[in-house]
Amino acid sequence: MAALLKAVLSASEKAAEIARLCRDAEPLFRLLVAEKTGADRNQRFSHDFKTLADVLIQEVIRHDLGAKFPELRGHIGGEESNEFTNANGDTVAVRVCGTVGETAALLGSVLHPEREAAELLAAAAHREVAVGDAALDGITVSIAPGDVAVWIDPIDSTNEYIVGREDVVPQDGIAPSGLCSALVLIGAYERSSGRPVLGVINEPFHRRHPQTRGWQGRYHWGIAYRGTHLSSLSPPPPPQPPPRVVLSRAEAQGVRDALASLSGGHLHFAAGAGYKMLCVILGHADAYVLSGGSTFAWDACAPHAILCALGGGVVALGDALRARREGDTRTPPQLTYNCAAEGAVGAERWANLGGLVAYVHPQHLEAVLEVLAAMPGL
Ligand code: 2IP
Ligand code: CA
Ligand code: CA
Repeated sequence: MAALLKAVLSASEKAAEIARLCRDAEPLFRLLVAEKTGADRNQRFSHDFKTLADVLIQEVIRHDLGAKFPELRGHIGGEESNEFTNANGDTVAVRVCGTVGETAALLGSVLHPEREAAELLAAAAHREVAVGDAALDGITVSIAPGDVAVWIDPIDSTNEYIVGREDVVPQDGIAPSGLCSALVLIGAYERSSGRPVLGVINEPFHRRHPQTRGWQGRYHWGIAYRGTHLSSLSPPPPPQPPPRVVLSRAEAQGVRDALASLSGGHLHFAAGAGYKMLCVILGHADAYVLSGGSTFAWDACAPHAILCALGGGVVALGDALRARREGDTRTPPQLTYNCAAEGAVGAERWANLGGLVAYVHPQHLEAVLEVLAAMPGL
């Protein structure tokens, strides 16, 4: 497992570097923030550059993990499809090729005439990124890569990534929006049970170096596998009522009102599904509640593994409320990651239908479910 963890951490660091490069290197940044609409957009390629950045990061992670663990090939899923249509109408499958020159040529065929941009991205995709983290050396838990599969969200909170605000002041440790909520999420789950077993959250834009002003990132990891619970983070302090809750700004008014009264005013709003789960992981909030199906397997898998490592978890809200209303007071089952929704197509196959609750302390989950179960219509 330590080998798999190291490989996932290295992949997340490389992903974070590409995410930073796209904002720092002028030829890439220009494309990233270009608002292309209608005919203008179609003249270039049928996706935005931001989607290309996402796809490339996903393919780099997929390539690097597959190269180290051949057993994982064919079992690494992600948010993005890697197919692009270029200006000539040709479909190009974006991937990391055998050499940097081949990757540059492939990216060039999508980005034409932006040759410099293609070369910068190809060089970053082929760079060796090693993680020198002494804390990993003592980890002995082992899991066969052939038993797990991976979900990648190459950049979560894409909107904040594009807008790139750096001046958002956190409130009680939670930034309501901004670049810091753009995260790389890589989670592994057990193929047979669908349970999350290993998660890495990388924050590419954690802070600016006080002297150089360059971006410094950081990462967090967790392992929850067959009774072993390990994390880069310390276990949380004992629970204090009432639970502090973090929500999406898109959350329904009724849910906001119910949770505002439960949390005694400790209600926060933040961007990014991954970032909100990170706020729970870091102890800035006790629960992230989402009543709709607007997150997907790749949003939740990595944070969920870390939450499990810390003694918490993520449950499906709709199912939990249904069970509760039928008199079932047991702790609801955790979200799983190996079954697509029947009858759904595209990304919706992997939507976390009916919403979710992410928590560290079961007591806080209980308090949230109790108040929401009393809400008619939810
Ligand atoms: C999004 C992103 C959004 C989130 C949405 C995710 O992923 O995290 O911010 O909405 O649920 O699917 P909200 O910010 O309202 O929680 P992506 O940025 O990868 O599309
Ligand atoms: Ca996402
Ligand atoms: Ca994304």
